[in-house]
Amino acid sequence: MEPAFSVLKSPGFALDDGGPNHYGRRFFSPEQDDPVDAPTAGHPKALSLGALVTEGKTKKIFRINGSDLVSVVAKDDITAGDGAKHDVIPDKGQLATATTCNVFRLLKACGLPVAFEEQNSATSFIAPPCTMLPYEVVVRREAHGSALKRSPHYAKGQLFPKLLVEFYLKTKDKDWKGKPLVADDPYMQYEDGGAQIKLFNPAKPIIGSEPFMTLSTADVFSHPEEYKFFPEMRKIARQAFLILERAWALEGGTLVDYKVEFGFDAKGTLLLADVIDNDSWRVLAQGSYIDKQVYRDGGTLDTVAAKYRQVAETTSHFRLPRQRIILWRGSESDKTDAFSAALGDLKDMMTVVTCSIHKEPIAGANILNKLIQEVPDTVVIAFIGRSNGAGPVLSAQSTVPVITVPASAKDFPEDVWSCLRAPSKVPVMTVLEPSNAVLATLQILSARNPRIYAAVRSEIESRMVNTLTI
Ligand code: OK8
Repeated sequence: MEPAFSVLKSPGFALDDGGPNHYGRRFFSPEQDDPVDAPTAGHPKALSLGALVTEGKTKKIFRINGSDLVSVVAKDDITAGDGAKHDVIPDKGQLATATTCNVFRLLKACGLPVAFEEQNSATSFIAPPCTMLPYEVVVRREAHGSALKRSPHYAKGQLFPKLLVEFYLKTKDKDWKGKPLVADDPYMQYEDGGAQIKLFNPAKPIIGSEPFMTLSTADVFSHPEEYKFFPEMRKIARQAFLILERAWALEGGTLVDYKVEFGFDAKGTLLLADVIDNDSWRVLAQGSYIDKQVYRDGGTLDTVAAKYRQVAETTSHFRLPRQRIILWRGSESDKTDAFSAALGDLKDMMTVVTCSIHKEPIAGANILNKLIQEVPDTVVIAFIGRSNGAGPVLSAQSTVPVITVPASAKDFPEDVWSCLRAPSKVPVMTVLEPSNAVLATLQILSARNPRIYAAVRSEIESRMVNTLTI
């Protein structure tokens, strides 16, 4: 039966001792190259900008003539405290655009719905036009900034093993549709499906305090079923945070919180929209902020510019690594379905090899060496029935981790011993359940892969509870 994952029918490479036809039937070699788009070198798209759609503190959005898309143009302005502090930093627009494009390319490569097409100039990128939702969605891994004001019992840097996701109502001039507010961007409490949105001063302790205003959802929602999108916004905001958390960690930084915004495209699809640049997050490097917090805290404009440059440069390294999971089976009777099911969306990473190491040890060694030469960052799962020589032999012959799953252990538990008590220099690992073998594989690969890290971590976080050290 045809496997469910993507396969290449013709052999991915020729082997020197049997020829492609002979080995071609034995394994499928899906092409899975680094899917992060290359930055648009030289930004060749000379576009004619049309009408100004909207202008904010740090960007302008223009229609693109002859197209359904818009151009998001970054300005050199930097603001804080809702405009109370304002400066202009030459090149800030360029650095902000570079950062947003680096971030959005990575998120898109990870399969997230992002309002981003491509960078079209040093200070702009092309995006689908979006009807924006009036929320700032903040995700926190640690307590910083306004979290410390609302929850003074948090120590600065308090770690949240389960990410906090918060909603703030986006407002201007302390006004919501004619209703005066005590502060802009109030903290929202909204129970999914409820009829009310409670607003709190974002800079005041929340425990024991009453909302300063309660709005009906009809006053806030512009989409008839807007409430249905809250779980989706939370999920996407968390997922994107996890991807960026790992991407930053691989570059030596710690993403501690960020703010994102959402919009609907012309078809009504919810997209992560606006920008994610160095104004959107707090990132620590060697214990110090390298983001807009430096500006909020009174850093000189030269220092702020240097941090923005550092962040634009660092985020240009954000990428997905080339990795592969080899599912090695001894016979076509060893069914791969449990493995592709456990991999879910990641099943395109799997290459299936069918080769009995007992019967064809030289051919097996050649296949293994060739595949690892192609993609060194590989984990092998050896799914072998009966006497399991393959797992230990593959493990002894390669530098990559090999996890063996004894295929027949249910009916013949004694088969387990053929891979469990391995000789010296045979570091094979044995896992009975295919789904756990897949998870162990993903854990290994997640260290270097933001997409896999996000997938593994988000499931763990659904079971996490935050406890506070007071
Ligand atoms: C925000 C996380 C941290 O205030 C301005 O002038 C800029 C304004 C804007 O127009 O985008 N920015 O309103 C903003 N609010 C929160 N955050 C923003 N960028 C980020 O969200 O990473 C902030 O950098 C939590 O922030 P906190 O702790 O202040 O609630």
